[in-house]
Amino acid sequence: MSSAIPPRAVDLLIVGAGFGGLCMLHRARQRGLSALVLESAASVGGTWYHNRYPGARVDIQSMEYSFSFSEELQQEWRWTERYAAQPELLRYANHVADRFGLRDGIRLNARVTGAAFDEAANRWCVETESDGAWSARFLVMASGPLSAPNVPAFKGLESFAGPVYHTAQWPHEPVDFTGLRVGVVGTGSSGVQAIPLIAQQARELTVFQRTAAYAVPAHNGPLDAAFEARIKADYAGFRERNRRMPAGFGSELPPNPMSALEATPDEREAAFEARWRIGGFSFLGTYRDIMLDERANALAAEFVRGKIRQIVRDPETARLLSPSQTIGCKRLCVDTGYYAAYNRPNVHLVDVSRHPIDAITPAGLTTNGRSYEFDALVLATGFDAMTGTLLRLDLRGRKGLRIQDKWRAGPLNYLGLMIEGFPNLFNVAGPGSTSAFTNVIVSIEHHVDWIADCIAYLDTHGRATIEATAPAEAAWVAHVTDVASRTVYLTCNSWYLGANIPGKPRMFMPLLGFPPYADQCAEVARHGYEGFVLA
Ligand code: N01
Repeated sequence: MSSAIPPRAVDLLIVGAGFGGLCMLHRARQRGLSALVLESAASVGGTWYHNRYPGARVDIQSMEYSFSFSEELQQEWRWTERYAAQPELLRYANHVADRFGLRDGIRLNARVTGAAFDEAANRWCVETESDGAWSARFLVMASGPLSAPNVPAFKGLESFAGPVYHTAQWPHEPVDFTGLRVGVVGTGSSGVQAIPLIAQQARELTVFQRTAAYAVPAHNGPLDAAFEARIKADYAGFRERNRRMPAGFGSELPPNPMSALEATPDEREAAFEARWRIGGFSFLGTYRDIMLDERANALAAEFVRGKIRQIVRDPETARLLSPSQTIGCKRLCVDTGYYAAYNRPNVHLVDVSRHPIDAITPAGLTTNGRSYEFDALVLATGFDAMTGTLLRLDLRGRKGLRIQDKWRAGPLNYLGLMIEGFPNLFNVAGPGSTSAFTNVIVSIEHHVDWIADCIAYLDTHGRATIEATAPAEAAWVAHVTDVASRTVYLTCNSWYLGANIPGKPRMFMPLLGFPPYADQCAEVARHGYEGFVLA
């Protein structure tokens, strides 16, 4: 790599100023390290900076989806809604940056294009698009598991006459669909949130659905003041109880320890109904085996299909909206008025499951021999999840090893934190970790602490580098798949498996179960970083 500007040096370079990068910068400074964040965007916030589509909001409750590292922060911040919307989450990220004086450690508009490990100096040399080069002992990739947008290679996409919006690259100025015909491709979490709101504005909305989505109601509303006061009276205890939950959240309503198969049909109906009324992810905890046993899963799935038939008046539309895959296998959607939106006379559903979209045309698109016309196109087509951000970089480890070659068969890693051949490079919330299966902020804080402790260990033991070993990596990847194989998660084509991106190697990437994962990471550290080479 070459650069006109000589590299500027710090202890720790962090890529990304989302929640992961902000947290890492704060922790690094507390530990006395010189650290710098390189952020491609014009401000902080990561996911919540970019995903500004109508209806964007978190689907973990606000009181949980926030940092726990500062008692003052968690006491003083007031959420307005049960599930915070994107503008409020972005305000929170900005508040954190200001409150902890982080802004002078963040270079904005500094897109990282690549990084190379200099074996002679044991340092990473990081290149940016327009901010020169930087050098650091440690490189922390906090670039997010869901931040490389997936734009399908539709034939003719560039020929479309109107605007094309991707939900993850939404414009900063308001987009007004009033009076327009709009086409939406994609019915995952982003599409499910955006469709009801676009439907209220657009003259006509046509949704192109490849896989029907299971969505449970959010029942969002103003944050209950009594609930807030109760949590704040012992916020630390609440955080601790959540950290002991499999997904790092939901301790207020833990999974029912009963099997769905042991309940009578009436008991099941009542139990599903009760959780449906509460809303959110807790629905999958109606019984302990919904995500473990396909028969139990089928009962929960049929309950949701029954709801779809009740909500959607046109039976054919209800049939098309009814998913057939295991529920929760693709990430469950949490909605506000999604299915009901299809009762509006201006909303139309087109099934593209058997006949894919052939081409985008100047006036719309064609599929199955028919043309559909619209003035604006929304791509709610998701992300090249977990690996996309790293694979889009020119990232080179020892002996010039390219990440694209290292990960040719899938994202090899150890503990979801490090990669053999890439010493001193840490991945926050990446493949092989619990990130996508948890309240990601719990996973981020865990990773940030582990990384900070690891660096302190190297320094006190006079070691310059830490690197995962190949056998540890192979065993870890097998472990992640083994854990998933004891569940229903391998029964569908999800982004967890890389199956949403044509040609992407199939490897189950996220790890289930936060508490055992946190224990394993701690155990490895306690034993002098077993499975790593320290030099
Ligand atoms: O992306 P997705 P997303 N032709 O991949 C379809 C998080 N998130 O942005 O299922 C036609 O889920 C694709 O079809 P299929 C959350 O973790 C959280 O919605 O592949 N259709 C699917 O319907 C979530 O899981 C929140 O058959 C095509 C859709 O596009 C993750 O981000 C909100 C297609 C993509 O769905 C991703 O969600 C939003 C093609 N060629 C996101 N290619 C909250 O916290 C893709 N599709 C609430």
